[in-house]
Amino acid sequence: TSPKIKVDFDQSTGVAIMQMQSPPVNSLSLDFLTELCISVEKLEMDKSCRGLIITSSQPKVFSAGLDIMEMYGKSPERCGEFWKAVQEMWLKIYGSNMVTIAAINGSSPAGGCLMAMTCDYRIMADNPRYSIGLNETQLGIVAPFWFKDTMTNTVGHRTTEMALELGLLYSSSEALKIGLVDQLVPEDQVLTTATETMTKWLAIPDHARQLSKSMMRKPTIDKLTSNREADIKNFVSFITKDSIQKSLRMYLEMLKKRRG
Ligand code: CO8
Repeated sequence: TSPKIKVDFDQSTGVAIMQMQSPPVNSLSLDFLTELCISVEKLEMDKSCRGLIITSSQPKVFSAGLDIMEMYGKSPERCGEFWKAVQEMWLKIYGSNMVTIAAINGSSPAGGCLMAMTCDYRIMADNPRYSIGLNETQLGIVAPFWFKDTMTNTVGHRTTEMALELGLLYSSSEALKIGLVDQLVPEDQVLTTATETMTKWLAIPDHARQLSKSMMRKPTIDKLTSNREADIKNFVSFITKDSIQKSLRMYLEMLKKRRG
């Protein structure tokens, strides 16, 4: 199988560009997440790599979020393995010592939004067709506490409360207004702007920036690291319920229908 993640590391700038290239929509499958985590870990361990830009090579989509097929009709063991990989992805990026910038060049629902929020800075293509948000409730499922915490840390309590209850997907301009993304630029400038922004972030001494990042994020990270097993159990027992499986099936059918 072809790689789902492409990494270009520029030794001279210390910046890696990671392209998600899993057609059609970069959905986060177990294979995808495993590959992504290995790539991030390699860069993390390379002391010459100081910055990471995450973007998509797929047109119109940054990431469609968790692969719904990984949560539908799968055994509890497999669901548990999958969820562990989702946790791992979040822990690796949210806690990264690198400067991380999401270059959001398309729609980014649910797990895609989580991945973007996990970065230090978000630049999105200025296109009203692209949406971003934690839309879990629209699927009849519930974003776990650490998705909620990440969003609260990004846009505040009240906005998160409403966003989660309604499963809101925001257009790019709405996302900018609530601070879910930091900047909008024309689509063809997303990556160049990310690169320019990275230069500014890298001008700050690493140790001071890293300690500041850790000071802001550590309590949120610790909450999951000390509860990983319980969180997996919780996910597995929730997702394997008949009623939840039924909701997922209906959502999948809606996705297919909408297409025709
Ligand atoms: N997983 C699996 N397959 C997907 C997904 C997905 N997340 N998203 C899209 N697909 C499939 C579609 O079904 C379609 O398949 P097919 O070609 O067989 O019909 C194909 O990908 C292409 O999709 P579209 O035709 O819809 O492509 P568009 O370019 O028109 O739209 C979008 C792209 C905007 C990404 C659109 O596909 C979309 O909205 N997808 C759904 C996204 C979504 O709702 N994701 C939520 C996943 S749940 C999650 O991430 C967090 C869960 C937290 C767990 C909590 C439980 C306790």
